[in-house]
Amino acid sequence: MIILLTVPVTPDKATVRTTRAVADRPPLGLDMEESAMKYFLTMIAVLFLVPTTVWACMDIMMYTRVETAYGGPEAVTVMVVPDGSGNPLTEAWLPWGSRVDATITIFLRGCEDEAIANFPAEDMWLESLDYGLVNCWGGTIADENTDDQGTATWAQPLFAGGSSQTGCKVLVNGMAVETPPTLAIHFNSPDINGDGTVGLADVVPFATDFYGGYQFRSDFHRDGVLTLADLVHLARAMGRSCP
Ligand SMILES: [Ca+2]
Ligand SMILES: [Ca+2]
Repeated sequence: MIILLTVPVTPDKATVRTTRAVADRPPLGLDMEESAMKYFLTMIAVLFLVPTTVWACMDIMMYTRVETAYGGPEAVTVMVVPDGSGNPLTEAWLPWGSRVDATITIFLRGCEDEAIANFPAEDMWLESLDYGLVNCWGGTIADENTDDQGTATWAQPLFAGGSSQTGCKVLVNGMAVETPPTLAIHFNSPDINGDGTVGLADVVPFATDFYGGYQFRSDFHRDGVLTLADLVHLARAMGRSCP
């Protein structure tokens, strides 16, 4: 004979709480949707609330500008040599052979239009728009770090070769200053082929220009004609190279 005993089971309080908690939960799918919504709202907050200054700081060019000492309408020309023995920007040429100061000054500003002092010179450099100006390594950086007013200049001779008549721009950490977008400064060099050395490879194109017709690239003594004055610059620079 089998006797079945039925024992009433009363759940303890902890079990009741757990059971109710599970019962109160939304289905798993709704839980994931809620999490996704919270994540989405958090990202919105991050994008629009937290980084207001960060976004602004991504464009430090907003208030940064450059200017040249010469404010006339003509483009000026700077004769450069790879070893830095070319003309300083303070002695640029006007198209008819007059000297003029073409010193470039940068006014480096931050997100709130504040001056950025002691910014490294090596992080600010010049490039021609067509890259015809061929820089030696670090050859076109600013003369010095920015001062307390956030200014720095390019007045000393550059270390470069090649030639360009497209104008140049100032770059800060690789970003071009857009105010103004182009500086009307042209360059030429006895290093005509831009290989970093003034040598026989440059004599051939110079001779071609000298006897065959005017070319800006060989007009080192910039006056619109090729004469012995230009040949003198080539002779003086012969053998000079990037440091
Ligand atoms: Ca060369
Ligand atoms: Ca000339």
